[in-house]
Amino acid sequence: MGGEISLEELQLAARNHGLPLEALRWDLTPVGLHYLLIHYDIPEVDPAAWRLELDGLVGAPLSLSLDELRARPAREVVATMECAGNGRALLEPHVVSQPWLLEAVGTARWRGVPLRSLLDEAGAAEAAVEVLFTGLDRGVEGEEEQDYARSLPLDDALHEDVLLAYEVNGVPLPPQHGFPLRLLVPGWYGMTSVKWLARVTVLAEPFDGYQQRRSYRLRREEDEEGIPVDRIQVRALMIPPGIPEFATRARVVRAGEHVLEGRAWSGEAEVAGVEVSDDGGVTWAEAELGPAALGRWAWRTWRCTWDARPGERELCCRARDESGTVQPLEPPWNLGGYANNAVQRVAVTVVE
Ligand SMILES: Nc1nc2c(c(=O)[nH]1)N[C@H]1C(S)=C(S)[C@@H](COP(=O)(O)O)O[C@H]1N2
Ligand SMILES: [Mo]
Repeated sequence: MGGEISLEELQLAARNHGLPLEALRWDLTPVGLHYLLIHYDIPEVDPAAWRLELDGLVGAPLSLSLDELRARPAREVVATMECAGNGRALLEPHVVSQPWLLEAVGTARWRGVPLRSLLDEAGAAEAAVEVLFTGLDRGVEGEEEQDYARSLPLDDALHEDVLLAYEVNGVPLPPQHGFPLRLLVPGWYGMTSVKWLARVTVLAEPFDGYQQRRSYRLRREEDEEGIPVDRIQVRALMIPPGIPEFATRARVVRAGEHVLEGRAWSGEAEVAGVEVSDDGGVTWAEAELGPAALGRWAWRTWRCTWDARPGERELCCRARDESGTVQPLEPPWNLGGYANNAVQRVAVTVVE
């Protein structure tokens, strides 16, 4: 399967684990099964000494302890988060970075303070255009030493579902998911949701830091300016049916009727439908799409019955959204290997 992965890529993959696809069965991903992406090291934080600073172009800067944040009116949002690099390892030519196949996704119930309420209290100035979020983690990337930092346009930052989250699935954030506080921007690829938040800064100019200017852009050549990566592209995944062979994970299924199930989500227009194929994408059948039971920002279930005939089969699923966008059969290539939402393919041997 696929090209060569280096020891350095394995080192990244061993730190940043994905969602085992059978875990698509849970509405809310159990916390230890949610994917992880950590550019540098998990920082050590003393919650008693930690404060969130909100400053920049505001009337009254704020400095808040964790207890002060927890005492404020809270909001809960169920959101499917996906790494912009999901699908990267399936690209040709090979892109060297965290080598995700399809598993860089998870869904959680996040609880925290709406960012909007703090921006309203601090009073963002007329001239404000963006809000910058800076984490406590520091590293070197593209030969630049930096704090992990990303910005959001002010309008997007003011959306009522953008949270400063201190809980996930009913428990305090664990270290790997950003303890004590992280940003949650539903519908946007994961890099936007800055973990281990230290500072929120209202800006008069668009942020020009590494994670905005160099990283997370769709470009085919180094000298292109590129298009910023933002919202999650429509995608469906299926729970691989049958049983796996240990080393290859090749699937074996008994002939006869099976129920194929999975999840579909989109940060752009809402999911409109899911289709399934068992011949590698030549013919398609419509699956039954479940309701948006977890809210606008979370994945939905889909299912269909499949009559498995003996032989070698290639199962595929593809989602489309309300704007008419359909997942492509061939992956869109770019230098960073971002936003690859090509259809999932699962090779299955159907036995009598
Ligand atoms: N401070 C900080 N925030 C961060 C990151 C990081 O390395 N440092 N990684 C980002 C990326 S690329 C992703 S995909 C998500 C992953 O969030 P999770 O590990 O909680 O699933 O966090 C984002 N927030
Ligand atoms: Mo990511």
